[in-house]
Amino acid sequence: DEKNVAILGATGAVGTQMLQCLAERDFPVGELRLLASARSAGKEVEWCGRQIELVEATPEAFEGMDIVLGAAGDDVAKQLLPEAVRRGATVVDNSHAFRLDEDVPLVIPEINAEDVSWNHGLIANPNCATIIGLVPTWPLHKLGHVSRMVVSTYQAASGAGAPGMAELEAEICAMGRGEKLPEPRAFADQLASNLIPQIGSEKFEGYTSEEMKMQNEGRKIMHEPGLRVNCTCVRVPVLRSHSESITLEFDEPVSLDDAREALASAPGVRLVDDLAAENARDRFPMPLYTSDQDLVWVGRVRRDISNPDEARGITFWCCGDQIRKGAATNAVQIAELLL
Ligand code: 11C
Repeated sequence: DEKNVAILGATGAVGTQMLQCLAERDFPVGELRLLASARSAGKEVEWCGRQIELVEATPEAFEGMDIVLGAAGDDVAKQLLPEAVRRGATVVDNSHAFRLDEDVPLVIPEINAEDVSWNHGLIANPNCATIIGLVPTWPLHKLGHVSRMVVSTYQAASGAGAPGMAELEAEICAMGRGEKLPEPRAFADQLASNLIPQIGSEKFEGYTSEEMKMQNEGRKIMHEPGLRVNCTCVRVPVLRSHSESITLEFDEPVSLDDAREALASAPGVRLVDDLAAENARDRFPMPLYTSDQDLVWVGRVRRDISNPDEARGITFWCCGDQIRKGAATNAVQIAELLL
């Protein structure tokens, strides 16, 4: 049963990846409509042997669509996606605009696929750092019930879209040639050879909007309104996989063996955890190797030796492709639940 599918923001990093995911996962696409800014309208894109002309994103452009994948920014999403719902489409939106709305499910299919069933035409895709952190947290939560998380993120340039990646590449090239670096535009400062400990704007008591997403989105996805999260988000000079260091505090004791077993068998997770392995890439996940695939890789699983009750604390490291599982793949997985 084929569905007419539209992508809002089809030319960006996430929109382009959505197109690839639809093809790779053999999504039953009837008509495919690619919506972009007036500037891009009229250009052609090839998809699975079809030549598709980009159409300007207007309310009327959603006419006749069954599923709309949103890959635009908050403002465009707020303005246009309710128009798609009004015209009968079910929307899966990757922006931040609707995530915390009470009548909008916020879904990571490995965790709360069942929430799709109560949608009112719009389902939200969580923030990339939230998805990559929660996919491996969930199987451990089921073992011992997580009450508190301490997270540090190492977020790739791709989180700022194609312009973010282009900026980092240009900086690295200029450095290699000994040339003057271009003025930063996508980021607050030079990213190459640097770390920027602010993603988003200040939101709550010195924490940024990106940092608060981990707690606020996490509470909704895991159905745990009392979950407490202390998160520090840092932009790092990596192209497209986000990495995270996560410490979990449990209500119930969790053994390391059980934690490793749960991670090894969890959907969407690959365990790479062997400090004795000969090659570094077999010892732990690294963003270089987790890009352009859909699993969240987990390693460095160990006790939290700072927790007075060591049986209740586990620390691990994880990496996942921000554009794929952190955005496009998760959205297409949600669309699959609608079929
Ligand atoms: C980043 N996570 O890495 C951000 C980008 O809420 O969807 C996505 C922001 C969001 O910069």
